[in-house]
Order: sequence, then C-alpha cells, then structure tokens
Amino acid sequence: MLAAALLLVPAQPAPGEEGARARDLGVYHTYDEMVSGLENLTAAHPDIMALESIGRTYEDRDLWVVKLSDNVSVDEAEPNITIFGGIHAGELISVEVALYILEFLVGNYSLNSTVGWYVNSTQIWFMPMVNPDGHVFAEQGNNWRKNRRPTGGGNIGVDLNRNFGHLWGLEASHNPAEDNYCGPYAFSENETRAVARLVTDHHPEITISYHSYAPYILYPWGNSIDTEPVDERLPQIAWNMSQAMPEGRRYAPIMALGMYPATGDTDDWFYANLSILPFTVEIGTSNRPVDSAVPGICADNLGPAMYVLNYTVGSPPPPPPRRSIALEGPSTFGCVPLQELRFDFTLENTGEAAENVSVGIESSPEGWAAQLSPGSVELPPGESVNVILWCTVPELIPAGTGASFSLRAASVSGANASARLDGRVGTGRAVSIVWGNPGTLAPGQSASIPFTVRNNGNAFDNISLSASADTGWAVSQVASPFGLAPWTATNTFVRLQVPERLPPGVTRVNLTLECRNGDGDVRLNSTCLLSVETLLRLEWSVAPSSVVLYEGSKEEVSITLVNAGNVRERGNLTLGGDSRYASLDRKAVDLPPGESAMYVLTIQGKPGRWRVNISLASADGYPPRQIGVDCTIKARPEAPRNTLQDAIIVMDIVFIAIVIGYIVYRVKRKRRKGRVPP
Ligand code: 0X9
Ligand code: ZN
Repeated sequence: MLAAALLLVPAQPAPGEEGARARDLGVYHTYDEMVSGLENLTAAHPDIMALESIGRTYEDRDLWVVKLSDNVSVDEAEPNITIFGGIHAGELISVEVALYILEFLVGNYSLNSTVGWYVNSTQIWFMPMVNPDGHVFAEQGNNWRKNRRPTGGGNIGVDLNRNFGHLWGLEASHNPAEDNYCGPYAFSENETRAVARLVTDHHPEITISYHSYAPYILYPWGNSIDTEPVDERLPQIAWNMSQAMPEGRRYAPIMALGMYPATGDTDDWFYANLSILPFTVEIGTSNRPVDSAVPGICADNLGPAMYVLNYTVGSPPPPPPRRSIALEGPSTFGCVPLQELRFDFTLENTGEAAENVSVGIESSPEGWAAQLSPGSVELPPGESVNVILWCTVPELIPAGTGASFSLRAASVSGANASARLDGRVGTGRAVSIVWGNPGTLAPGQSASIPFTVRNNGNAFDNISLSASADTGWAVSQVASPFGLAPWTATNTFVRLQVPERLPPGVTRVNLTLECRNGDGDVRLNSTCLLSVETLLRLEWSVAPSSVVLYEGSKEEVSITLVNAGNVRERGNLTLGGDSRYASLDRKAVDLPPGESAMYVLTIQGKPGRWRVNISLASADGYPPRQIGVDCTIKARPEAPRNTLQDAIIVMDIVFIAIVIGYIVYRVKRKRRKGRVPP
C-alpha cells in the first residue's frame, strides 16, 4: 500500500520545464504523474493490472484505463465494475480518490483475503482521468470544468457530463461559452465516446463516477423528464454506500435530480441504455482540499467502493478449514536380535476438519517387518490416536547394525506428517539347545544322549555345559567348554549311566543341561525327558514237559532258564507246590540278559499226581516268576497170572455158590414139613 502510494508520488518538474505547464500540484497528480504512476504500478503488478489507452483527446492525450483482475489478460465471465474520476477538469480530488481505490486494491491484493477475493472475482475498470486535456489546463492554475476542444466562436470545451446520449440537450446549456455546454450533439466528444465504448464493451453491473463537490451519493434519475420510478436497488445501494463511510462524515444518498436536474450525464445514459446501476459520488466540500486532508478524504471513500464490490460478488467464501496433522514419537532406540520392539506414536489432528489418515512405514534396512496399528484412522479435529509400531528384530543381525523407521501419515485432504526413529543393534546373547532322540534306554546302559547347542545371538559365546539327572543317575560325560560363533551350532552329547536296577516297566527321568556363556551368566536350562524300559522276561523250558514214573524209580527233568528281558536276573530257584518228591541240582541264578542256564529237577517218591512249582526268587526285588511241572508216580506192578488159574477160581466160586444154595433149600423144606396145621 505504502509502496503503491510511493509509485504515485508526484515528481518534481524537470529542470527547464515550463512552470506554467507543470505547476506543482502537491499531493495531487498531474496527468503526466498519473500516467507514469500507472505505468509503474502496472509494471510492478503485471499479473493483476493491465494499462490500456481507450482513445485520444483533442489535444492528443491518451485516455488511460486500468483493468484490475486476476488473469488480467483474459476477458473472464466475471462481474465488471467501472470507476471514473476527473470527468470535470478542476475536480482534482476525484482523480485522487479513484487512484487511491486502485492503489488500495493492488497493494492489499495478496495481503487481505477479502481484497484478493474482490480482485479475483471481478473485473474492475479504472478510468481515473476521463478528461485529461481539461485536467492539464487546470494543472496550469486555471479554473476549468470542460474538455479543451474548440467549439467555434472562440469557445473551448464541452461539459462531458452533459454530452451523453440520454435526453441529450434537454436540461443542459447549448451555449458553448457556458460551463455546462452539452456540445453540438450527443457523444460529440472523444472522451464521451471512449467512455461509452468502455461500458458497452464490458457492461459493468455498477459504476462509480467521482466528482466534487457536495457531500452526496447520487443515483438516477438526474433529469426531471424521466418520471418512472427507478430500480429500488439504486437507493438501497446508495444508502449502504453512505453507511459504509465513517459516521459523521457520510455523504447523503439522494437521487441526482435532488441536487439539480440535468441531462446528458454519465449515469442516466448508463442506467437508461445499459441497465447499469450507476452512482456518482460528489466528494466532500472542495474540488481541491488542502493536501493534508487528501489521505483522510480518500480513506473515507474507501468504504463505499468496497461495499460496491461486496454487493457485486459478496463476501469471500470462508477459508477452507486448516488441515494439519502431527505425528510424535520416540526418535531413537536400542535393541538386540530377536527382540520384540514396540513403540508408541501419537497421531494428532491439529487442524480444523476431520481427517482420514493413513499411516505407512518404511524400514531401513529392509527385513525388519515393522507393522503399524492402526494403519488408517478417521480423526476428528483436535483428537489424537495412539499408533503402535511393532517389530521383531531379525535374528541374524550383527551388533552395531543401524536401523531406521520412517513413518508417514497422510490424510486424504493432503495434510501430512512424518516421524523418524533411528536405532542400533546391540550385543544380544541367545543360546538354544535342541535334544536329539535317544530312543528308549535300557537299564544299565551307558547311553549317549545327543543334543545341539545353537548360538542364536550376535556375539561369540564360550559355552560350558553341565548336566544333571534325577537322583541316582550318573552323568558320566559332557562336552568340555567350547566356543560358538554367532549363528552356528555344535552337535554333541551327554553320556549317562542308566542304573542297573529299575522297577519293571517304564521309568522316566529328567536330564537337565545347564548352559552358560563366557560371562558365566546362566543363559539356559534345558531338560530332556528320558525313558528307560525295564523288561523282565524269563523264559522257562521244561523237558520232558510232563513226567510219569513208577514208584521206586527216579526221573530227571531238564529246566532251561532264558533271560529274554533286558535286566540281569539274580536270585534263587525255590521249589513249591507238591515238592516233597522233587529236588533241584542247584538253586543260584545269575543270568545277564540274553543268556540261559540249565537246571535239573529230580523226581522220586510215592505214587500220586504231583505238581511241582519252580520259582525264581529275585535277589533284586523283582517279582517272583514260576513254572509248574506235573509229575505222575505210579505203584510198582504184581507178578503176571495165567487164564487157567483164573478159570479155576471162577469155577470154585460157582461150586461153592451152588452148594450153599442147596443147603439153604433143604433147610427151608424141613421147616415147612414139621409144622402142625391149624
Ligand atoms: O453537474 C454535474 O455534472 C454534477 N455535479 S458537479 O458539481 N460535479 O458538476 C452532478 C451530476 C449529477 N447529475 C444530475 N444532477 N443530473
Ligand atoms: Zn463534476
């Protein structure tokens, strides 16, 4: 604004120039100063300003017009507004107000969003000095109103504000000598034709023509011939323009006719022919207020001009809500291989609208498989959510390796935020033991239990192992300490003496390895569950399998014992059952697995059937196992008899029986004969 104003500071007259032609106008612009000021301002703001001449005057001056708009080189479909000043030559303040409004808009274009909105959404045409010939004549100290074209009879000048075509000449002077001479015919003047072309070409919705002086804001009609009511918007806008001025210094909004009737002015023609809403602002109380009053007068007139812009395009749309998100979290970390990492980040919506945010992660180096939760979230303004980064440190990673995570949060709206987390892998020690399968062990076995020691850490480890088993079990050998490079493994074994005597069946035993590293820290205890099967299987074989003998004779039975189990069998054979006629040649048993021994069972005795039990009474507490042997002892047989002797014996018996039968018969007859009859 200040810069813009400086561009328009009037220059001192060049040395040698005629003072009469270029009198110092103080804060007021001469035509030349205005032209160079507009050229400078346009050069400084070529994006929004275009300076063009829309015609030339009788004295061959350019009629300058500035177009102010975005895309200034393009005629856009935006509302047009036209601002005029200096139609009447001596009304110097009217040029200053028009220039001031231009400077204000240009200077605040990129500083004030409302000004930016007005400039961007309209095309504003400034013609600050419609009557340059008259102005230059006034600059020379002359009291002048009209232009400077000779009109015959030694007269000069036409009142441009009487030369427009609506009801031309009806309420204006036809005397060329007079100040309000309307000219020989409508639009007889270059200036009025240029203005007519300008508004016809761009058809502004509203125009403001600055004049001085009377503190009025005028709207049509300005003549007394048109009697139909005007568009009701005219008095409303004029009223509001007035209200936009500082209280106490407001110009009265009245119909122009109320000032005085006249025809041929700009506004009646604009309104009648183009339906433009035209306003004439009669500035203040002087055509040329003292220099010191000029800035205040210009500022007072800013409000009505801004109101007109606002009326035309409204207020700027509210700025879009501020979009911003923030992502905060830790920035450094340390870790060891295989460590489960978790980091908490806070994602906050620091803007003014809901954000649909996705969070992504990149790991360097790759392979850390970092994950985020949640990956996307709907966040109302002002709210925040916890975003968790999960990651397992890779196993095979040397100490000192650097790693970094780049988190990037991006909203659908375009807001974004990022966070970075840098870390370093430290020394991590990890040892694992994997047991081989020792199978089922046997009692007394000297067993090798295989296992693998693996260094899963990223440091060299001196491994020392010590093994222990359940009470009574001897660990006879374990590998001496050995070095284990990172991520390597060693296969080794522990030797174990299985006790000889275990209860029959399966015995389970824990074998525990304690694994230490070089620092002596216990790193690992690993236990293997071993199974030992104690198999008792004594197989008896007896030959012959059943024994028959005669009393008085002796029979020997061969008893073979086979140890088909997996434990040594020790003890004594004992005889049980009907064992009084049986005896063993020996009793002691001591049979390693797989071996056999033979015993002799001798049977001798009285006739009968006898079952002899032979059982092993275990010296080791195993249950007795037995077998039975069936023995039959028969009586000694008599001398052999012949059949004749047997027949004689039978005949003897038959004879005796007959004799006895006869005697019995005889006795019974004698008793019957001696009886006396009754
Ligand atoms: O007479 C004019 O042209 C204007 N006033 S000035 O003092 N600046 O000369 C007023 C024009 C307003 N229109 C009508 N009153 N018709
Ligand atoms: Zn005027």
